Order: sequence, then structure tokens, then C-alpha cells
Amino acid sequence: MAYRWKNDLTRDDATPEAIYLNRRQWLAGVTGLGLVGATGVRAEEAFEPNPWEDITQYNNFYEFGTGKEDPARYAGQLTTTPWSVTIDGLVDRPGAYDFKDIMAQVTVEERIYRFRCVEAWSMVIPWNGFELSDLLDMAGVQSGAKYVAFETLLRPEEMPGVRYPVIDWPYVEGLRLDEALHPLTIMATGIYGRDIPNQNGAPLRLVVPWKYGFKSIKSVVRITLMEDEPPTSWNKANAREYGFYSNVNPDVDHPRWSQATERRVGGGLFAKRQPTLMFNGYEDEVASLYEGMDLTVDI
Ligand SMILES: Nc1nc2c(c(=O)[nH]1)N[C@H]1C(S)=C(S)[C@@H](COP(=O)(O)O)O[C@H]1N2
Ligand SMILES: [Mo]
Repeated sequence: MAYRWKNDLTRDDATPEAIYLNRRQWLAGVTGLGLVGATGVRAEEAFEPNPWEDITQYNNFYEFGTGKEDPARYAGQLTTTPWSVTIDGLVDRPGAYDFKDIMAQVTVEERIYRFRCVEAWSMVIPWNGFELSDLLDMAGVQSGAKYVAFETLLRPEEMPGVRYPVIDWPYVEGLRLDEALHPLTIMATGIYGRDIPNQNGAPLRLVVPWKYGFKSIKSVVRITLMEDEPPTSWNKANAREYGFYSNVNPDVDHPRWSQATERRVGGGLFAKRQPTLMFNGYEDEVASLYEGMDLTVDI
């Protein structure tokens, strides 16, 4: 049987008792009774998925504008049927893979992941999706491939944001092949058991939970297997601020702000910032991918 990574965050973690106890702790923290440690991550914040409204109304999808509410406002006009993903480069079976055909061949499962934006906000999101490795298997990765490049749709008539040269469109991203094949790396097609909304990257987007959110490229139309490291949009825009790897790392600050803590979206007016975890809390699963690398240099 194929190895399936087990979720460490499940809805069962938010049992009614745990929520009740943590509400009491939260109140105690606010009123200064001091039951919540200074650096303690409160379980309720860490494990309870954000509500649908947070996840679908506070977005980054610059093709629809740079405001957090622009994607929810404008992405409705994006046509997502029909949709195909071209898989090319160093693969045995290059071609245009129809989204419906892909969905007929993969196993969709729920993955409740922490999601950490480089801007220092975070959410917990219950994605539905399948492992990227399943899709790459369909195309047959050749032995010379070492990297995977991804590209978002570029359709100016449906994307009001692309008339502004915020980045060099289309949005492109990349992973090392071993990162792409890691069982944590998924193509998300849903949230809370519903089809993924356009503003979140319909009909399918990458999710790499141990990396900053900008690596999780939306509305993917092309995947290319390559020998060399592909260019990535934010690295092209500012190489000093955004490296190829972009692993979540509380010890390496962005040149313009600290990455040591984060604000959980929807946490409320008095919510404390919480500590950012190495590899966004997935250190046990992914640290071995970077053995021997200096993560203060290979950012
Ligand atoms: N094509 C594309 N993909 C993108 C972006 C974008 O602007 N365009 N923004 C990225 C950033 S910065 C983040 S934080 C996440 C946001 O995903 P969400 O809106 O589903 O939370 O998408 C990433 N993928
Ligand atoms: Mo982001």
C-alpha cells in the first residue's frame, strides 16, 4: 500500500472540551491571570481551522488585484471549465491533461494544514486535494529531471490585476523534484469539502505547507520537469527578499520585517501573535530534505 502521510491536525483535535478549556485560558490571558505562557501556542488557535469566510475573503491572488478583498470580488469572472494542465519537459508522456480526467484518476483526501504567508499572517485550512506525485506519475518523470516549474493561467480579459506590472506575468513558481514528490505536497481542489473557490486558485493549485504561501501557486495551467532551477516570480521581482526555497523559518527575517511570530487571521482584537514554527511545524517531515544546506544562505 502506498505511504500516506497522516494529518497531525484533524478536526478531532478541536474537541468541545479542549475548546472550552482553551476559551477559559484565552480569557485568563486577556484579563492578565497569566495562565497562558508568554510563548505558549494556545491549542485552540493552533488546531482549529479558520472558518470558510476567512479562507475565501482574505486572499492574495494578484492577477485580480493586490487588495486582500480583490480576489473574492473579481475572481468570479474566471472561466475554469474546461481546464487542462500541460505537463511537459523531462516526462515520458507530455501533453495537455484535462482536469476532469485527472480527477478521475486521483484519490482526493482532506489535509488540514497550517498556512503561513511571508507577510506574517497565517491560517489553518482544511484542503481537499491529491498528492502532486500522483499527477507527476501520470506523466512519467524522467531520470534527468531535478526541478519542477509551475505556471498560472494568464488571461487578461478575466484578470483585471494583470494590467499592472506588479510582477512579470504569468505567475511562475518552482520546487526541487524531491520537494515536489514529498507526500505533504498536494494539488488542492477543494476547501471544507466544497470545490475550491476561484479566489483560492480554482480548479487546482499547489499547496506546500512548510513554505511561505507565495510558493503555493494558484490556477495552474503548466507543469514542466527540468534539469535546472526554474525562475520564480517573487525571486525575479526581488531576489534579496525572496529566495527559491522560501522555507518558513522563524530565525531568518525578511529584510523588512521579523518572521519570528505571526498573526492568525480571525484571531480577534486581543489575540497575541503566535510563534512561527520551523518549517511551519512540519520539521519532522521535511528537515531531512535540507540536510547539509545552510538555511540562512539558501533562503
Ligand atoms: N497565481 C498566483 N498564485 C498565488 C498568488 C498570486 O498572487 N498569484 N499569491 C500567493 C500568496 S502570496 C499567498 S499567501 C497564497 C494565498 O493563498 P490563499 O488566498 O488561498 O490563502 O497564494 C499564493 N499563490
Ligand atoms: Mo503570501
